Amino acid sequence: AWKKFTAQEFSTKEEFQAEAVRHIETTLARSLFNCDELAAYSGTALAFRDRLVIEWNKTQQRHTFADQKRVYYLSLEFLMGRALDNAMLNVGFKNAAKDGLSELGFRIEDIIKQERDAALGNGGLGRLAACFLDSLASMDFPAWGYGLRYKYGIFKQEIVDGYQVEVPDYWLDFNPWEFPRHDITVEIQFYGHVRKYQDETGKNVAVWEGGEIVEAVAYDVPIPGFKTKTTNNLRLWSSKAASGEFDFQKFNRGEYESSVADQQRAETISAVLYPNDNLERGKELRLKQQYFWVAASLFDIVRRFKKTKRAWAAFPDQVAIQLNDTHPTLAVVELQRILIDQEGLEWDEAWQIVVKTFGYTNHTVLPEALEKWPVPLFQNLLPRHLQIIYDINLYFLQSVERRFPKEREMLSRVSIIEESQPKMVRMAFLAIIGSHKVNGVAELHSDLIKTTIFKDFVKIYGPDKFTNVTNGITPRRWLHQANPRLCELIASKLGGYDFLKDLTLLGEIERYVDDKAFKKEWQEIKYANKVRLARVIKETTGVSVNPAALFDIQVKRIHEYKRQQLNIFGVIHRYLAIKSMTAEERKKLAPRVSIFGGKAAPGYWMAKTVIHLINNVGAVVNNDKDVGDLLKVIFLEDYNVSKAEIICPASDLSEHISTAGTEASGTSNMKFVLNGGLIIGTCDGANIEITREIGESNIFLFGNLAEDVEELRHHHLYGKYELDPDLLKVFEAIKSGTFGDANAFSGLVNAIVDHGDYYLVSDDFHSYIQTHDLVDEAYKNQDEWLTKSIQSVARMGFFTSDRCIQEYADLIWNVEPVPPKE
Ligand code: 26W
Repeated sequence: AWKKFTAQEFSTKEEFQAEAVRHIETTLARSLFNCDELAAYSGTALAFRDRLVIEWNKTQQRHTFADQKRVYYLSLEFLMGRALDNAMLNVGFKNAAKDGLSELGFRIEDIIKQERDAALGNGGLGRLAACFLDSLASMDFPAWGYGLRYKYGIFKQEIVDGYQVEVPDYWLDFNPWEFPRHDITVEIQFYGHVRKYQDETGKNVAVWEGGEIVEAVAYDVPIPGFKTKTTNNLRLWSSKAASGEFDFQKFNRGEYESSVADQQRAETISAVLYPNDNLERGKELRLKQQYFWVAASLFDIVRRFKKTKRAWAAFPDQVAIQLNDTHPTLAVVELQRILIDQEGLEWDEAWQIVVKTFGYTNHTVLPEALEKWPVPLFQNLLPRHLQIIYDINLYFLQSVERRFPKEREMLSRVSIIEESQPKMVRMAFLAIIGSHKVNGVAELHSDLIKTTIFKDFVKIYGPDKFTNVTNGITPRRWLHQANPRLCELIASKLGGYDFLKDLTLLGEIERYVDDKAFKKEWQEIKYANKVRLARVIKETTGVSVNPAALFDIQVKRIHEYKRQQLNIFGVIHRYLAIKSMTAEERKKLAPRVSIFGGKAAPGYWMAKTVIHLINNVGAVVNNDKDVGDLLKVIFLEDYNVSKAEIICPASDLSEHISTAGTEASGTSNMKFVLNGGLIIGTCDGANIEITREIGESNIFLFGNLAEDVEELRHHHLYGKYELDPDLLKVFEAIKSGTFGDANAFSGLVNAIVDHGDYYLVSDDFHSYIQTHDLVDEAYKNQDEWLTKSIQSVARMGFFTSDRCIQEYADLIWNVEPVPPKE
């Protein structure tokens, strides 16, 4: 009999030290005498990992035994950030580690910083997936994430002479949080052809033959819940050459090099995360990534279901699969293929199962982000899937034709195949047709998809198929971990940390808005967080900023629709105003620090130009003696999750200023408000619901409304209109070379002056400037500002990702938690 394995549990600092030292000496084979910070990090991580693993195994056994419906969250991106602090706070015993490390001569904050971010995502969509995993585990849902194990995550951004330079992010050197499962592999087929015939019974059979095989290997990452023993699994697939006859023979024939080349080609599939955010560029390798990941995941899910020995009709009672945007839409086709080609089900029976299984979340309405794949490319790479798509489309169009016989034009509008040259497969339409629910990520966005891009489908399916689940964020990472002092202050008033699992409890702190001591502490914590950020700014840019100044922050991917150009034009306007002021006037002005951060997609020239302009403006403004502390302009390089944890708690004001109707939700807006910052923003995405929750007097809204955008754009192109005079003065300054060679920025200016100002920068400029003046006035009254800050935090309960997960569970998945017994 096996002796039952028990983990080396620890609760005291001595016990922690014993575990960490054991790992440093044996697992890492390092001597304690040359233990540096990286070794101390590794030992600490491995000590906590041991504890996670035990609960992880137990959770998986419990979930298997409970035999209940599971959720599978399919996402091409999981932007996890660092894991150690999260593990310590969730498992508990962070203090034991802190004291233990301190005795060994280390500060725990320095040790935490040794870990590299797991940056397997671009932005909002990937970070949302990470927050959802945290909530699913914390709420005891039996859930798995499925993704790709990229060898290179999102590139690292360096700023050289004001320009963005991309550096590859090879992050896997030492990753204690992943467990390779060399025994869990799936063979994935590409290319080849389809042979169709009738079998003895007269049944039509399709066989997908030939082509090439690549192997998918599972790597598992434990996802601990907060204040629960539930530890879920994130399974990431890595590609490698299949170890079959083929390369073996080549090898024997002495074709060593070509056998290695095959291997490299296979490994390319999971090599790199595509760095585009909200931009689709039909590359074959991307479709290969999608199918590779989807096919491996579905094989795994089906294999697990088959072990329960149930009839196929029970599949949707055991399995809910959520499609994080259209990237995993091939899963719809793959499941239909498995059911009809491999399991022998009839088409209709299979299709019913498919539709009941899937839900689809849409994250963008930008036309350039909607996935479409050329039919010829599809035909070559996935010939059988293309046939199935054609059949899905045929049956769908037939049913539409029957129900709407008088609306023949609708057929080409809703067809999965776009009749262009070449023809294209519209993935969003396939996702809608293959799912039982479709949701947007904020109320405005969910309304917009119903009235614009998916309008016809609302008519076809009725409004009930379409729903809204407003995004949320995990308060564990974005309050507990990022802002421990604020969290502690709140806990001291609420009598504990229960609010981290029921964020609506935050409402209780509103009773302290007039409590002088509370307010003072609130203010001190914000100041300390600003000092912490000021230190990072000094270290990375060399610029000293005054922590008493108003910190005005915009951090997110650089994109024209997010309008960092509006922000920097506003900054230039402020600079020009300061230059023309008398000394007396300057004294009345509230000092500001304008902070920017975010990556531009490597091929997005306009976004890169915006970064360049921000840096050039900073170089001028930050060295202008007339300006001094009144204005500083900072571009923080390489914005990522761990930087966000420092930045979000340090804002007085953050900017969420997208053209109305373009930002599906936004989630950093929630992070900033939860940390006591106020927002300047447009009536877009979740800003609208944030306003509803915290009150209109606690947010600085400006700009045109979504309903007016279309008409304004039309007017720009076909009417007579004049640009905002203050904006023209900003352009004059740029053109006169105030911020370096004007030619470098002509594209940015011309987009507004000559090319129709698609994002309505000029239309919103005046109200943006005016609203910033209101911010200045409001900031002068610190007592009222603090009231706004406290009230806002108190009213943010709605935006926990726990609430989102509950809504998905009730509205879309129909799953129940499986809590640990005890
Ligand atoms: C195929 C290229 C591509 C890559 C990523 C197209 C689209 C995407 C994502 C859907 C873009 C994205 O991250 N969207 C963001 O999703 C967040 C989470 O719902 C929202 O908060 C953001 O508003 C939305 O821009």
